[in-house]
Amino acid sequence: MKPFNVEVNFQTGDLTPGKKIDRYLSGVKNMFFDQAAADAILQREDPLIYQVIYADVPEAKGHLGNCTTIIYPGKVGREFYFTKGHFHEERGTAEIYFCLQGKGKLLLESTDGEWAILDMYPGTASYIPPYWSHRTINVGQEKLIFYCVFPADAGHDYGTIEEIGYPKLVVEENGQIMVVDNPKRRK
Ligand code: S6P
Ligand code: ZN
Repeated sequence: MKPFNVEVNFQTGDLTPGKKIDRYLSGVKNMFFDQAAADAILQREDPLIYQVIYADVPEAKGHLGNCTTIIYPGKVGREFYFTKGHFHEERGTAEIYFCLQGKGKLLLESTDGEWAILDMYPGTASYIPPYWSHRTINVGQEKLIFYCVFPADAGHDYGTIEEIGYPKLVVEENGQIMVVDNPKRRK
């Protein structure tokens, strides 16, 4: 394999050449707290919640996967749009998120059940240690755009988060961004 460049557009989040995955509400609906609010939106439209654009790197040991993520602004009920969230299949692998644009929160939970939340704004490089699951949330009015670097063979385990959820929700209350307990958390 030969060295290569990709080009990252800090304004749009485009990564070229890259492979794009679109996540619409219909595909991530069950992750949101307020299912009635999600259904009401889906009666009218199926909004694009986020996109991930991957550089073409082999998913093999020694390589570094990298991509951009673009989360659109919006809410389902009181809850801000977010990514599904995952543990890495290979639990002992870390990741870095470098924020390019917008205003976000990074919600993390370790396999020991400890949780943490970090602010994301242009210039923050968030370190996700091994054994911590991670979800990003757009709490601003514009797109939240960040660049990710991770061991290319890390893999995704979405099932655990789908099953138990996160201990916290990030919601808007009286115009304020609030981190509140998730009453639907299962554990
Ligand atoms: C991969 C990395 C990101 C996310 C992306 C979307 O390890 O953490 O590329 O895949 O931000 O989030 P999710 O939870 O839908 O994969
Ligand atoms: Zn990850």
